[in-house]
Amino acid sequence: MSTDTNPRSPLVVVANRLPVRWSDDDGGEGSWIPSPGGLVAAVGPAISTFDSATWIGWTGGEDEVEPFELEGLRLHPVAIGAEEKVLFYDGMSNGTLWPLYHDKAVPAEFHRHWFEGYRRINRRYAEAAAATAAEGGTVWVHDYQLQLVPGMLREVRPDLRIGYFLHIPFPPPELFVALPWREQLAAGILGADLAGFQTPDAAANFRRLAVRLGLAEYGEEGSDTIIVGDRTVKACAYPIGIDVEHYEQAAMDPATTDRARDLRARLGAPQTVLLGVDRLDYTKGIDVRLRAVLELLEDGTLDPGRVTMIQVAQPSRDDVEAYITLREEVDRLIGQINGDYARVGFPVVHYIHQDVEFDELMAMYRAADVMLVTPFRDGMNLVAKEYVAARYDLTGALVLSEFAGAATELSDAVLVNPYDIDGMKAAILRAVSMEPPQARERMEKLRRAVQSNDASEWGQRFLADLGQIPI
Ligand code: ADQ
Repeated sequence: MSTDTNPRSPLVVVANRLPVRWSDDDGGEGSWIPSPGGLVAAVGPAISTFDSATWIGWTGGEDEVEPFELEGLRLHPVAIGAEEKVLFYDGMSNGTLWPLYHDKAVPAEFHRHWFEGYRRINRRYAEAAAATAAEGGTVWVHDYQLQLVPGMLREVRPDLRIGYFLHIPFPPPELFVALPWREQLAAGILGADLAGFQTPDAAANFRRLAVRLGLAEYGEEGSDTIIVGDRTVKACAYPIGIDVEHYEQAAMDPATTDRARDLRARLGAPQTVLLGVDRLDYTKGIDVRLRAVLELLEDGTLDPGRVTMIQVAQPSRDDVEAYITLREEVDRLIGQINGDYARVGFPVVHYIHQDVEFDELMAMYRAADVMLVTPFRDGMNLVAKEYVAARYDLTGALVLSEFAGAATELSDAVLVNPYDIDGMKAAILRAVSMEPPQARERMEKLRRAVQSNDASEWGQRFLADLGQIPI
């Protein structure tokens, strides 16, 4: 590929997916359109401080696509074949690393051919980054699918400043060391100059692991740096935020107020609306939350004539076995709740197993009195922050798992241990019956926490800190 069609950029972002999707909604030939999401919101404003930037990622399809430009951003697609996807994405990324890092009852599987596929695809991303980054440039690699990339990139481009950010939890070394490829996976991240994690605990786990594996030594006491040969690697927390203004303004839009009012009316004007919004993922604790609601109905503590729940579950990884099983369990629980407690025309749980439009999501956040965020383990959880941003009138209550990264900042939520079903029931009741002054006081504190960590500042802070590191 000539450098004319592939100019080098001072900033290269490497993520599993490109921030675009193919659309033929216009009935024409089709085109790439931006697909908004948390990562674009967080990285976008930081990108604009560089002369130019390239984003390397997978399109989601099998076809080779030439690099192209969209809204000033250079996009460099990585092609992944169907069989390669099974090894790299379904296998090693989502069958090994995802369950292991989330410390969840779905056992992580270890397969040599998955790891080989993972390594091959990581190499492909690293080569793309090596070919597109300008001399002395900055490369920012994202997430667990691309853990080997920083190390691979450093081998061929020691001139680069390399950052890595892990969006999901990083497990305690005691769990991580079960991985047959533990040295390689840890050394991959150590190829970065700055390794960012969602929480201080995750960063500490990583530093401890690197030392335990003999790949690094602790730096100065009390510092978050570790020494790797003649290099220093900083490993610390950068809790990700949301685009607060975007959510607040959408929430305050009179059209959202109308939609929320209409939504409550369509639900039969219940006294209390409970809401869950998640990817349909076994780490999110959707099943345990439904079980708690079912038991509260059985106990008679929740009145199905007064309480209604909306559960939105975005389809996700639906060709992976554990996700199919979860879907069946969620279907079954909702069927049981509605079978036992609904009246004709008034289901107790309204279940949406679909993507929902942003406007609709905002109306739900505005309509919900209680937001249930109960993951067994979550890197951060943006839904919790989005709900808080939407509650500009200081109403509403957030029930939040203490094992979500968000709990570090949002300690004024009603915190729950998702493994403790009685505790979860008590937390839901507490949130449902919270007096307005108390709800107000908590929401005020929650909002301050969300507002003080905006997505754009997050990206800028990470890149500014990376820029400060002497290389
Ligand atoms: P996720 O596991 O995807 O992210 P989360 O942080 O909650 O989890 O983000 C989900 C996003 O998808 C939210 O912005 C939410 O509004 C949106 N969403 C959910 N359901 C939807 C639906 N049905 N339709 C449309 N949009 C929907 C990973 C990590 C998290 C970490 C983020 C960011 O697992 O822990 O917070 O990355 O780093």
